[in-house]
Amino acid sequence: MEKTFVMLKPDAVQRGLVGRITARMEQKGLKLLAVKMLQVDRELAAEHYSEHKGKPFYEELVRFITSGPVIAMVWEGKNAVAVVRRIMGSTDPQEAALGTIRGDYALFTGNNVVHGSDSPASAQREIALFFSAEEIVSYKKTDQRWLYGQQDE
Ligand code: DAT
Ligand code: MG
Repeated sequence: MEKTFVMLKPDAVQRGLVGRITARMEQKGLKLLAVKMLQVDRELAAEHYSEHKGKPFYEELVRFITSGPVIAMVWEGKNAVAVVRRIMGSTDPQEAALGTIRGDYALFTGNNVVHGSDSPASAQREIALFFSAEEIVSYKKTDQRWLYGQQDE
C-alpha cells in the first residue's frame, strides 16, 4: 500500500489546527503509521526543500518552516500521495477549493498549514529524511476491510 509524508507546518501548530487537520486524513480512511513533533533546523529544511533552492520564495520558505515546531506524519492508503494532495488543496490557499485543508484554513501561500509529498518518489525521500525505519509502525487496523472490501491490504 502507498505511503506519503505529511507535515503540519508551524502555523498549523501555533493556530491550534493539529487535531482538525489530522482528522481530515483519518476520516478519509488513511492509516497513520508514524507521527512526531520536532523543530526543523536550517539543514533539514534545506534538504527537505532542495527542489526550491534558488527560487525567489526559498529564503522565506526556510525561515517559515524553521520558525516553530512542526508535526511530521506518515500516512498509508490506496493512492495515498494523490489522495492527500486532494485533501490539502492547491498550494495557494486563495485558489484552493473550500472543503480542502488549505481552502478552509489558510489565506496566504507562504503560510499554507500543511505539506504533502507530490509523488511516490518524493514520499520515499521525505519519509526517510524525517523517520528511521523503526519509527514507522506496522500494524493491522480493523477498519481496513470495510474501506477496501475484499482487497484489504
Ligand atoms: P506544495 O506545498 O503545494 O507542494 P510547492 O512544492 O510548489 O507547493 O512549494 C512548497 C512551498 O513553498 C509551498 O507550500 C509554499 C511555498 N511557496 C510555493 N510557491 C510560492 C510562491 N510563489 N510564493 C511564496 N511561497 C511559495
Ligand atoms: Mg511540494
